[in-house]
Amino acid sequence: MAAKFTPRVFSGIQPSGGLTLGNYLGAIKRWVAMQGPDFETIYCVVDLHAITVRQDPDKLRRSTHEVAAALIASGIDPEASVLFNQSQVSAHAELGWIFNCIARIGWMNRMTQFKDKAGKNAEKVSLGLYAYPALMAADILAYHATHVPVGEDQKQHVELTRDIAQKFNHDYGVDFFPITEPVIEGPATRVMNLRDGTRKMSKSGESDMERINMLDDADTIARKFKKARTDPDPLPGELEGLKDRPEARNLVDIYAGLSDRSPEAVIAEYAGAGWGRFKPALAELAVEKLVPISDEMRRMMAEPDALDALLARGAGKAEAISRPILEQVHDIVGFVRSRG
Ligand code: AQP
Repeated sequence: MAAKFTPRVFSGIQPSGGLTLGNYLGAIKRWVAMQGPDFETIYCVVDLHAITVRQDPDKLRRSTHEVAAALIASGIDPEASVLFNQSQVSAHAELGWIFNCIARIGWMNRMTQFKDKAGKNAEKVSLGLYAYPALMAADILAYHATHVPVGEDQKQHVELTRDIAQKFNHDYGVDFFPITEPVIEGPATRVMNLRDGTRKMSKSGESDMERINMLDDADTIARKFKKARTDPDPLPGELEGLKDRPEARNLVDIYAGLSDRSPEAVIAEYAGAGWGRFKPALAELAVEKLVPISDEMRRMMAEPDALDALLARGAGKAEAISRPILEQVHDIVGFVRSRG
């Protein structure tokens, strides 16, 4: 990475439904860990992304507050980090359009998340869903972000961001955008569905039993882990023994993510244990970690005006960083800045 770029983290979460344990372990926990002296940290509730599929306006507002509350309750400090919602900073949409004109159709056609989300209905989904990764590139590059902490499912989109930055720099003969690094770390970079260990845990999955929501209460968390699909075998002595047991591996990874330990350490502790012992231990750990966060989330969500004030301050800070970058893009591209 060229030294001219300030070490800066950007990442976002869609307010497209209730947050899950996947969002928490794959993203939020990592975001909290990256706060500190090494990076400027910018975190965004990406509401423009959420409307790539139909959203009820009231639910969208509630989910936006839920995500903001979850981030703060999990340890994002709105004074130390920039925290805001995407629609309030117009640089995202403006740069997104410019990147629509840089990204190639062939690149977009390779995006597996679009294929997964569109399914057999590709003709009927929105143009926005198709263009989503170019907007994500704009989210990141409008801040010259050098690092993007994400779950495994977003890796391809960060790679596309790098391609867009490279093509822009090359086409215009500049060294303007950084080539951003994805940061995919921790034992739970891809938390799987509790009913099918080959599918990702997702906010918008069909059944509530397949995910742990950050707002689930203690009884619900315990019930969902109890009913989580597993196989009849006990836990093996080594991780290698979970190679063809995706559901079992997922629960071990979740335990590791929640307890800040490696999956190897978890297996070593529970070698030979049956599900009757492991599942209640996992549920207890999840309740211990999540319930204090959800209590705080509920308290904050009951005061949406206070959340809005925090988000507004964050949007002001985000605007101050992204506006000058966008103005330079206008100059590079050849837009006449008739208003200065
Ligand atoms: N299951 C997961 N395991 C690990 N990380 C995950 N993330 C999402 N699901 C998992 C990470 O959370 C961040 C925010 O994701 P998002 O909400 O913007 O979009 P998504 O990846 O499409 O998440 P969902 O839950 O699947 O949302 P819907 O159902 O609305 O599409 C990202 O860093 C993502 O990697």
